[in-house]
Amino acid sequence: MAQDTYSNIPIINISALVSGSEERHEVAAKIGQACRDWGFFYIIGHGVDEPLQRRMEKVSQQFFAQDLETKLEMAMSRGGRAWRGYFPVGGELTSGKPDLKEGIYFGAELQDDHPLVKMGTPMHGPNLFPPNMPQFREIVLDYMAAMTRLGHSLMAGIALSLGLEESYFADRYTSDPLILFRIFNYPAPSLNIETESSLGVGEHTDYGLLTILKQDMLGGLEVKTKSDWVTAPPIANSFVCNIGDMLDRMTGGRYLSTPHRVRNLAGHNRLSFAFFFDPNFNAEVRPIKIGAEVNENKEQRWDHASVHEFRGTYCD
Ligand SMILES: O=C(O)CCC(=O)C(=O)O
Repeated sequence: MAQDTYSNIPIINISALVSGSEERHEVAAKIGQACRDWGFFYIIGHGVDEPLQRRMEKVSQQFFAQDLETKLEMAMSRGGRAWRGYFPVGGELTSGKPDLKEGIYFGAELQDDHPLVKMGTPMHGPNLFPPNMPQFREIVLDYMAAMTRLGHSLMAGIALSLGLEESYFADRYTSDPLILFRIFNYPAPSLNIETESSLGVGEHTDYGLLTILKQDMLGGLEVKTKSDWVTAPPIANSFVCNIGDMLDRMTGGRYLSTPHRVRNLAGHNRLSFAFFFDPNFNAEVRPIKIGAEVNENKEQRWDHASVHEFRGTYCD
């Protein structure tokens, strides 16, 4: 069982970072400490519009409450190479096992005449929106715009925390970030909750730079520490941020891409909103020159892969 020691996951008020005031350097130092110790932290004082968040939750509940046939009208098979649309419960695997969740994938809204879409670039294209819910499109696009701004602010803070100039990532990697936004609905498991099939998402790390997660008030997110799994329960109007493999690689393992998973034990469906802020699709991901040796952790990783041996662009 996961321990309820969430209060140890740092909670950081980032308002100075968002406003750009002098105190942002203190915020950056706290972010750096959290990235080294946990790879996870909560943010408050982020300035993301609360009514927008509530609208996002409401339309998502309405969408998932529909029958399967209606939801499948925007199935991922219709999203083509853009990798967008709806997948049903069991339709996504983590480490080869089906997750107990359904969801919708979104990304930057690019029309068919965009050069990258014309070239058939994977993960680029128009989104699929529920045809019977006209308000969905605007809410999702506004939410992704707010998250993208927040992602830029957080990456500026992460740059400062590494002793780099504030625009380090923006100048090299995130002028045109690859953004992925996923809305997940985790049904309450009807099976024995201790079986593996009850996992909403199995143990994994995230690929990219930074994940910004909004979860509802039911809980279920668990984070793997060196000694145990701990819960990361909801804190009102916060987001949970975590470092992905690319930033772990760039920092030589100083900033941790920490394994996590989801178990919905609430007896009710759980919603979460995962926003992935990743490097420009064709950016070559290089280690940052910050002196110390690489902190290799592949023996402890869920997939025993070394993020540090990877060479190439983010899209690779
Ligand atoms: O739904 C959550 O709380 C976490 C989702 C997650 O871990 C992921 O999408 O990588």
